[in-house]
Amino acid sequence: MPIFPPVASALARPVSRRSGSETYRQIRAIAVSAPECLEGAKSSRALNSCDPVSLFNACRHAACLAQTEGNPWASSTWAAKRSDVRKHFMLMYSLDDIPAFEALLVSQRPNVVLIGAMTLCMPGAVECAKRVRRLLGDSAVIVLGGRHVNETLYLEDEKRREVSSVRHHKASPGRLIRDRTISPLFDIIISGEAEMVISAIGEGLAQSKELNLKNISEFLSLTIPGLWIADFPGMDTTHVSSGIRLDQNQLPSAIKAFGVQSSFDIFRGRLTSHVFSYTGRGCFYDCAFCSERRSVAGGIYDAHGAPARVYRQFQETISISNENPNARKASAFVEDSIFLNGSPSQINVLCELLEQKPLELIFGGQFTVDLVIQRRSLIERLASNGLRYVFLGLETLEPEAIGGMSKDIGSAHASWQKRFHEALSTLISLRISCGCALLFGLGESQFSREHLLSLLIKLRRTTGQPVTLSANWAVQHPLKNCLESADHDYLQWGTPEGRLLELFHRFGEASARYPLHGIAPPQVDEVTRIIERLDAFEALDEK
Ligand code: B12
Ligand code: SF4
Repeated sequence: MPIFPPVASALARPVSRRSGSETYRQIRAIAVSAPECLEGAKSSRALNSCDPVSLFNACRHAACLAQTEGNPWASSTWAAKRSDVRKHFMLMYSLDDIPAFEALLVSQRPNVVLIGAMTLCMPGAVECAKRVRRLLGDSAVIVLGGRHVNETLYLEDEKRREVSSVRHHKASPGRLIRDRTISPLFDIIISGEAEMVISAIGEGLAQSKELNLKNISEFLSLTIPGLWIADFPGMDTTHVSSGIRLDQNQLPSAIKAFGVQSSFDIFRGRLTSHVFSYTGRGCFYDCAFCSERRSVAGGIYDAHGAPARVYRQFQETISISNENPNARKASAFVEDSIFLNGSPSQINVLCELLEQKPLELIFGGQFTVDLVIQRRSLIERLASNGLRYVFLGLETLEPEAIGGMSKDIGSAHASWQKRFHEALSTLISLRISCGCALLFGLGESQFSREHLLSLLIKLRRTTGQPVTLSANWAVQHPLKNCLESADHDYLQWGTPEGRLLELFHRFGEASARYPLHGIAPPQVDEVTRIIERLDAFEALDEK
């Protein structure tokens, strides 16, 4: 029995074995992360990655099926070595990447195009789908998914997993198609955990005599594991999964499926993998402005197996790095919103695994300011097992001026600024490098932004830390039924062409058009002054 069974056999539904001239239709799939902005290229000084990891996560089950005999994916265009499978994937940044996308369409002539979209990428997803229709007509099924869909097509009550509980935000692509705001560009729209449902769409497409959506829709059993909703707007049909949980211990990691190719500067030339504990997409702190908040992205589950999954991905990273012709050393960044949920028991189990069988790997992960202070001994234990980098969401120096942040749990002891200093000193004493995420546009003044950056420059000059900054401007995400986003359909680019867009190439997420409700949009002179300070911060690196 294969470790990753095809969806149909996993559900004990017979897969018709065909022989002679009757064969599966070959699945010819490409997957693309839609561009987030109108034009230009990301600044090399912005914190970034060249891997579409979110898309890799969505496609990891299908990609591993392609390596396993006895299912339609095994004869798909993904049945190739990892580096070749990656050629069917694309991470787009702006519309400047459209010619490369069109070239991929022409060379692959896919019959299924998977488009992943975060909120600011929605106009880009529409542009990509238009190109598919123009070049391939209806011969390719277009499937849309990712964070934007998750936040706009949802259940009113997660426990009531039935069609009557489905809700569409104004920006739900399925709703926009039904009310004819956009043409029927997306055939299938998947909200939620897509790993098994993507494999099933491929299987349905391969096995149905005629390539039509009705056949694929009928093929999707509600017992396919994962918390998902599949919307077929052209047929006005929606399926809600029955809620069988994914078995994260059985699913392959994105690393196993797609290998490792990127390298974070912080790990000095080592290959760097993106590791997930796969305990859910939500963060238990639930900060109001954040898309990862648990009340929107979902809670934590299957925490029990998490340390072993992280350890296993560390091992996979090493063996894949060793396969590299230049035998590069290995590193990993654990992408959990909070490293193993900050849980002492989970972190201790990971440390035990690393102490029993040490690995030649260094790693980083995300913590909060208060967790670094409160869990000092755990961080110390992690440091002695390879933790070399901690990324902190600093956001602002004055949480009280922006109405508070749920993660700011130690305010009774000292100010946020003081606690940040304490956390940084802790990391410095443990020889762990620190990176900080900054988030402007939460309601703070320009003076406060510049003060924050001046302080970070001073710290960098005097202590050598933090080593890196990621600047972001808060975007009003749909966040399901959040009232503040209710009027946006997100069909316009986040930032129109012009000076602000040029400046934002240096940022992580930012937009002129979708500031938080009640907060003034960013101005060119404000952002210019921020960039000047980011330049000054980075100039210290060059000295
Ligand atoms: C790794 C990462 C990146 C990588 C890779 C992005 C990529 N396109 O693959 C990089 C650094 C390049 C990146 C860039 C951006 N990111 Co990013 N990123 C992440 C991060 C840390 C992990 C993503 C992940 O794999 N999660 C785990 C998987 C299991 O969950 P998932 O991503 O939701 O994917 C599941 C489903 O959504 C679905 N799904 C995903 N894609 C698809 C595609 C199809 C076709 C289908 C059917 C389903 C499907 O299936 C997956 C498996 O269940 C998340 C935060 C987080 N911890 O999740 C932010 C996050 C997703 N990013 C975010 C943002 C805003 C961006 C940017 C727009 C701006 C920026 N630079 O930060 C760009 C967009 C780039 C682009 N063109 O796509 C936001 C999204 C918020 C929102 N509502 O839009 C997040 C949530 C961070 C945050 N708190 O704001 N990102
Ligand atoms: S702690 Fe960070 S990831 Fe978690 S909800 Fe708050 S801002 Fe988001």
